[in-house]
This record gives sequence, structure tokens and C-alpha cells, in this order.
Amino acid sequence: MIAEEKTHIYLHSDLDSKLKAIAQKVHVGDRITVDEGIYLFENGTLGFLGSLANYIRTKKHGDYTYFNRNFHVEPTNICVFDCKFCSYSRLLKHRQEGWELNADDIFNKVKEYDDQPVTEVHIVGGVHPKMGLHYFADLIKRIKTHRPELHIKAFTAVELEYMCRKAKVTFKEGLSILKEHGQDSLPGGGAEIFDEEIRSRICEDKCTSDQWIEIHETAHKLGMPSNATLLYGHYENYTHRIDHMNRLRDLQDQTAGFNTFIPLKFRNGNNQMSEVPEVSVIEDLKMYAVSRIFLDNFNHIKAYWPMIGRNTAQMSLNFGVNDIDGTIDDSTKIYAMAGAEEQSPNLSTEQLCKLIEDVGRHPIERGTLYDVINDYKDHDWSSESK
Ligand code: V47
Ligand code: SF4
Repeated sequence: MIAEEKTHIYLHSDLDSKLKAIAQKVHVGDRITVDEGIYLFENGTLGFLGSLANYIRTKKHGDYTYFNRNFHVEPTNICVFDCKFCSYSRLLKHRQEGWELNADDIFNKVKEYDDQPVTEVHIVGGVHPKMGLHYFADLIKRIKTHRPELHIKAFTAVELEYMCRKAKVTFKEGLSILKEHGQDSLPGGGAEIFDEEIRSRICEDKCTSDQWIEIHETAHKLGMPSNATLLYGHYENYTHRIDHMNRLRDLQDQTAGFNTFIPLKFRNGNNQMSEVPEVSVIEDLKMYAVSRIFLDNFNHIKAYWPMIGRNTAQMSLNFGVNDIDGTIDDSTKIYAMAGAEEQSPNLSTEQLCKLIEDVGRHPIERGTLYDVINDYKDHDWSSESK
């Protein structure tokens, strides 16, 4: 239970009337408008945004900060698409530079965790022309049969749109097949930025914004929850970011199927947009704070530490973030290949908890759907094998 008296909004006396009105709305739990969202980005100081975002975070979650024990499997980095920001994929014609795991390889990667207390596998990769819907459905079934309690979060809307198109099935049919075979939820990738003009500059050939929304809507209606992302810090402006979050907020009003929102900072290493400078940490914290304020119907805001780095992830916990993803076990390459600080992302449960406690928050191990698995406040680590 969250103690109401612990939550405060600290306001400067020289705030303009629009910012005061926004603060008042946040205080009473009213939704802010699109124009107010843009105004916040343009005129809110970092301290003001942090104060509002932290107020909401504290009301919703107190000091609780969630993480999970997870690992990723990336079946391939061969991809039929050519997103300009992607440092990870290789076109089929350059397949010698890439990797293509076969079904046994993928299954064996899951089996490597048989004796570990992980609760989630996150399966995403490039869009390989030969790995289709039925191939992946069989694989999901094999994993589910082997380890039924392991939550399978798999395939971005980009992969799903291609799989369904190739298999000549509707999104509803394709998602139903995957669900029947054991897929539990969808990750949030592939959303990038919904504004059609900016989207066409950074990823013109993959699924459209409307298709991304339709796939998540269909999944939610079938009882498969999902996450949502936004790729920021490239050619987009604040209006585009708010438009993106507004489309998500509208869908969430209809389905309540999103678990968490994850802002993803564009990293410029080794890709076709390397000339675009990366934004500052200040901008990262503003992005987290405004998303916490704008997305009133999302329960959770996640800072994905392998991408943002552990120090910014720690700071983000004062700017609306209440989840820092999981232990990862060095099983994803997407961000390391784009030049992120975390070149071998891997944190033990103890390290993750200490990271959270070092900034005065309360570490909670969660399942994918935010069920509490372990409360690690003041945990005695000396009695654990690491
Ligand atoms: O859609 C690719 C992003 C996403 C770069 O749902 C880049 O729990 C920055 O969505 N710079 C895939 N970002 C990863 C993803 C994700 C990650 C962690 C957790 C969850 C979840 C989802 O990675 C892509 C794209 O937006 N991305 N390249 C880059 N150079
Ligand atoms: Fe392919 Fe995804 Fe990379 Fe785009 S972001 S090129 S869809 S792997």
C-alpha cells in the first residue's frame, strides 16, 4: 500500500500559468492534453518534470522498483528490412556476417537455463525470409512443453506482420496460432516513431504504424498483453513523441492490454544514422518524466538498462521510472552493436537489487505481468550463493 502522505509536488513560485494548471491536473489525477504534453517538453524544467513524474510514480508504486530474471534469444540477425538506425541486422546477401540459429540451437539456448530461476524468455530477432509462422509456432510449443512455467514474450509487431503476410493469414489467425502453441505476450519493439513522415525516413520498408497498433490491439483482444516502445533522439521533435504516446494512450483506453512503456534512446554506433548525434542524459530524463505524466493509463514505465546504462537507469527512478528490466545474462546484442555503454549486459540479482537500493528504492523481483515474486528490501545476501 502506498502512503499518500509521502507524495508531494515541489513547485517553484515563478511557474507560468500553463505549467501551474498542468501541475494541478497531475495533483488531482486528471489527464493532460496533447498540447499540454508538448508544452511540458518545451517549457518544463528538469526539476519540475521530475517532481510531477515522481509524484505519480510514488502514488502508483511508492518506492517499489521492479525487475525480472530473464534472458533473450535472438534467432538471427538476418533481416529483409533495412532500418537506418539498426546496427544489428544484416541483409541476406551479407549473411556471412550474420548468425542464423536453427530450431535445435534455439531450443538448446533455452535449455541452458534449466537449472536457473529465470521466469521469462524474450525472443526477438531480424526478420528472416525462411523463418516463418509455423516454424516459430513449433519452436514455441517445444519450449512451452519443456518448461511450461517460463513466460514466453516473443516477436515484435514487425516480425509478426511479415510472418502473417507470408503465411497468408490474418493477424488474428496468426496470433491465435502462436498463442495456442504457448506464446504468452508480445514485446514492445518495432514501434519506433509512429509519425508517418519520420517513420519513412528511418524505417520505410517495415510494418506501418497502423499495422503496429492493429497487431497489438488484436493481441490484447486475444488475451495476450504486450509492451510499447518509442525510439527517440533522432529526427523526431516533441510533437512527434507526444503524437506517438497519444496513439498508445488511445489504444490502452480501449484494451488495457499494455503492461509497460519503454522509451528507447537512439544509439548512433555502426548504423546508417551515425551522423545523428545522441541526445543528452537530461533529454533522457525528460523523456522518462513526460511519458510518466502523459501516459496516465500505463501502470509501468521501464528504463532498459542495457541501452541506457546503469547510472542513467538509477537516475531515471526519480523521473517516473519504476522498472529496470532484468538480469539479461549477456544474451542480447542489439544495443552493444549500436555502441551502448553496456557491452556485455549481465547483472546478478544481487547487483540489480543494490543498484536500486543505492538510490533509495525498494527492489522487487516480478514476473512478466508484475506479479511479485520476491521482495528484496534489506535482503541478507551473505547467505546466498551468487
Ligand atoms: O524496435 C534498434 C530498438 C528495438 C537501435 O518489450 C535501437 O520488454 C536505439 O523493443 N538505438 C527492439 N534503439 C528492442 C525492444 C525491447 C527491448 C527491451 C525490452 C523490450 C520489452 C523491448 O530496439 C527496436 C528499436 O526500436 N533499436 N536499434 C539503436 N541503434
Ligand atoms: Fe530488421 Fe528490426 Fe533491424 Fe529493422 S530494427 S533492420 S526490422 S532487425
